[in-house]
Amino acid sequence: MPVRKTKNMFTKAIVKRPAKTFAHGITTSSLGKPDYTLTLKQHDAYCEALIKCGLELTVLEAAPEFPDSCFVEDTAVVTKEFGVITRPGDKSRLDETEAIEKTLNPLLQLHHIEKPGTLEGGDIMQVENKFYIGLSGRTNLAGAKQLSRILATYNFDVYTIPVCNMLHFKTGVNYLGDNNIILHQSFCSAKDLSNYHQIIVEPDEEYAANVLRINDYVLVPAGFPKIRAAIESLGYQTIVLELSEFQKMDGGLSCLSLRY
Ligand code: CIR
Repeated sequence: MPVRKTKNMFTKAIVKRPAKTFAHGITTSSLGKPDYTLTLKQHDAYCEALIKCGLELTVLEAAPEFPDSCFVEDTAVVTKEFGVITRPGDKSRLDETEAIEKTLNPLLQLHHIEKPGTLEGGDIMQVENKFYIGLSGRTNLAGAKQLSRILATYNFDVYTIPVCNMLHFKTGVNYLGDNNIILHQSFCSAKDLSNYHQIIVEPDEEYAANVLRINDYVLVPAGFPKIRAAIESLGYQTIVLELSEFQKMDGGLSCLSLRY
């Protein structure tokens, strides 16, 4: 099978360095406390992978007052044309958006999710001219409606989809391209995605559902050989990254950057 190439190239990404307080962030995992030195090393490798994918990086300084702030994806929804500053659903993360707004303001036309709406970027998945908005513990109906209205003005088709038993929509579902979607075996709204070719992630590899397609590569977390093999068998080139320290804080590949 020929190697898969993309026409919709991302050219830029924003990342934020993990703060010394990283281990004080929110987590449901029982994998233990992250090691800060290893966290930084894994973050460096992630940044190098984005560069290998062809992205120009903006690297924001660490913000110790926000332990979860390296998970920048949750603070905005971005396209090449515009950005939407979100309103995170967990109070401790609400003010993380200020730094992102400052960064995006000179670059993109910006919109905002307003109270009582809550919405986190981890719940938003773009598939070409469609956007899926996951309704989760972090993204409420008011937030979803506000984002739908904004996206409709740019002529995107928008679908709202319930998320159960996981943090964010993209914890369990990600689009690879070419009509291929990767999802948890137990994803409660799988039937709403039946128009895609579904690559099912088995329970022992669930963390690996959060893969990230960037241009001609798919980033895959280390330690999940079945899902990596399934992705490669479809003709994708993979880059495997160690993410153990981010997994301890419920974060994955997509959470660590905003791509546009
Ligand atoms: C949180 O619970 O908000 C962070 N510890 C993890 C956020 C992960 N973000 C994402 O999946 N987009």
